[in-house]
Amino acid sequence: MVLDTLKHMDATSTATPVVYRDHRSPRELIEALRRVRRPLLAGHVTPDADCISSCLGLAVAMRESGVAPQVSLPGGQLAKRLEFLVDYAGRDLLCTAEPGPIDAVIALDTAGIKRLNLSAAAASLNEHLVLNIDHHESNPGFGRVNWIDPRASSTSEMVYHILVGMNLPIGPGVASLLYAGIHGDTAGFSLPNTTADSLHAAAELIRAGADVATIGERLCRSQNRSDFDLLRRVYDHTTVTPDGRIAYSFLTHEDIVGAGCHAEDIDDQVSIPRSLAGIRIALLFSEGEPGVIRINLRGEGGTSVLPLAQHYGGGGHAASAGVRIRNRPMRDVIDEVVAAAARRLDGEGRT
Ligand SMILES: [Mn+2]
Repeated sequence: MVLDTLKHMDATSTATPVVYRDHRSPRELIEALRRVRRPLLAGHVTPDADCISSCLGLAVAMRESGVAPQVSLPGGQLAKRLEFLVDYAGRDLLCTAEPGPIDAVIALDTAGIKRLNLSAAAASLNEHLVLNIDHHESNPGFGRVNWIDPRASSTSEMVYHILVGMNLPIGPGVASLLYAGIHGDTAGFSLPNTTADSLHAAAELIRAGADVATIGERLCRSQNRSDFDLLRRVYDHTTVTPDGRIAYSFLTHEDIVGAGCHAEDIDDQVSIPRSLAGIRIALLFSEGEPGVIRINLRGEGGTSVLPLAQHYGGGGHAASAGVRIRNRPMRDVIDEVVAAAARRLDGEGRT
């Protein structure tokens, strides 16, 4: 597997990989970031607001300090509702084909190396330093210097601390991006990952000029017709188990295409089954690409969905995780995973 060659790669040093799981930005990471000159920043496939914002926010701040960063977005595909974020950075930062010369890969918001949104050529560039910045609990630390902080609301919050640590100025564009990332991952400051620290970072970003009105409008009140049509189908397909503990919905490939949407438009539609009172687990099964069923899992009331996601080869956070399953009929996958979720809740009840 080509991507495995990225593991622990570092042409400039024989030092062993280090993984920091503290809540403070590690000095070694700050020093490494100060030395890179031509980094390729990469988030995860099907980027969400936190992913694209943490990449672009760090890239803009580094560019303003004289570095030449590129943000990897092979094919240039981004959910329609997130396109506006690129305007805060400039499209020229995006690397939609093969990257030019690079001296480091900076992975952001990406729980596992196989989820990195890199072109084939970039994935085989195994001569470079990998710096890994993420808040997913399940991240194994696949870089040379890894900062993994599951207590951070978002990778954008971590990037805010990195920029403070590097003494880089935060202008209104960077502030808007990082604020949007925190807003996105906390669902508008409504999820339990909304901490005093994340609100403090958001407050500082507003002071630095974050475009609060536009970001709230674009992330919360700017559904286009096709996204709205897709939501109708999510509502229509929502089922609740008789005990009321699990709510789930699905989108077939025909549903997605029929609404005028694409795989990258599947973002947080699981928030619809999740919005039902009293549920413990919400699931959305979607077939964005034919033959690939993506499952978004959410836990409520302290329920962790991470073990269930990991059982099926996925990862993420305790309350928010994801899985991809290939070449199996949608109906079978739904039946099996809903039953497995129910068994996990039963097991929790007994302990
Ligand atoms: Mn995130």
